[in-house]
Amino acid sequence: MSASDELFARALKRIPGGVNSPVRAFRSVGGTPFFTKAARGATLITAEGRELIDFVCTWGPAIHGHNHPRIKEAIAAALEEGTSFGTPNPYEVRMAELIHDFVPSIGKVRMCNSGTEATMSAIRLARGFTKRDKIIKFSGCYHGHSDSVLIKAGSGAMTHGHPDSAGIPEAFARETVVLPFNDAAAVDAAFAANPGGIAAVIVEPYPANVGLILPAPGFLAHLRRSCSSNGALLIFDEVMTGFRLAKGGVQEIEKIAPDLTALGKIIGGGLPVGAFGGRGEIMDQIAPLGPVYQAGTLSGNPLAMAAGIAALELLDETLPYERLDALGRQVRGALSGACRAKGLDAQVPQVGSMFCIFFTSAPVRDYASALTGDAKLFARFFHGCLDEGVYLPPSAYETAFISTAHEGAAIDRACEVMESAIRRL
Ligand code: KE4
Repeated sequence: MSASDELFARALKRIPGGVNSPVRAFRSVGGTPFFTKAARGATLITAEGRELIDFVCTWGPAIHGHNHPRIKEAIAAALEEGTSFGTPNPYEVRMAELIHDFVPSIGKVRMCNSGTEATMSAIRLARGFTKRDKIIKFSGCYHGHSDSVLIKAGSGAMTHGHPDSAGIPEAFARETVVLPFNDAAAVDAAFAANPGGIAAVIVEPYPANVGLILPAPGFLAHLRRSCSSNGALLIFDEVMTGFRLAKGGVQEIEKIAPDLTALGKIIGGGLPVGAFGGRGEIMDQIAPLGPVYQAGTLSGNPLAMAAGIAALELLDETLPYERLDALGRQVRGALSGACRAKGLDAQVPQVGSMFCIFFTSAPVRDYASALTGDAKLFARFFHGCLDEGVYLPPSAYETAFISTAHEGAAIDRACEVMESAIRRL
């Protein structure tokens, strides 16, 4: 029995599914998860001491690679002064100023402790600010696990959704309208069916929780116009894409300013973090200034702030985005070429340091077309790579991440392994 197997057997006794977040359980790719005892640069070191080239990057935060010296030093320096104060601290001010510098649409920001909290709070704020109840989200977009967003499309698609998890009352689900991504007509119909009733549209501008889907030209601009003309707020969930695809995230690339943005991952440098922000007139509705309550014991925690500040300052100094896109294109070329040589239908969407592979001939533009991907074939591809030391996200419906630490030997080796795994399918 391997060290990971022993740990997993113990974990199963005391932790549901043996994991503290479902996707880690390998249930959609089969097999049992390995346990990681250390991580550095582009690699994870498993409990058995195996080195894996990591394309999960702790689901996004590790854009500089794992355990980057600058981030380690920042945490160590903050740790000298204590772990948590429960009062305002200087790091929070610096973080808020940096977020505004990177993302000008965020005039004011509130820190929290996860992406879920960030989107949940942004939705509550939008409802409080507009005094409306309904929100629009899109199938396949994941915004964390708060009740308002764990909703799937309902039969009355233009009116309301149904719970996508046990434990969510139908009454909650009725306040969420779920539409197909990239469907501008459906957005128009939903606003028409709910005149004056939509508080916000929340969207991952580049959906990356159903694999990676890119918006059709003009779709995001259509959301911006629709929200403005209907008095609804546009919320960009950039928990994943923020600071990863550009300094200012997708909103910089697409030149679209949402009313609110949800953030997470990179701004914690690997420590628990979330944030939401936007125009001051909206954010000033948040307690203690306004009537929309939001709070958190560890929000703005000095260690997480110090780590996130180091991560953002390093991005500002190195501006690695062209390098990361080149690495992404290298992987896309390797995967596409290997599938073509094998005569295998595949879509390999990639933008910057994010990519995925769908084993399907159909172009993937929304949740329904993403599901045409062969998940069983992906599982074989996943294990073929893992057996050779390359760790991809353990699901056909996730997005892989590349860090600056992958540059050079790691990306070259990983491409060889992925090409070989495709050939062996
Ligand atoms: P957290 O609550 O997990 O910090 O963030 C939720 C969230 C919100 N918005 C977007 C766009 C996200 O991608 C996420 C979380 N991403 C997943 C990866 N698909 C986290 C991995 C996990 O759930 O273990």
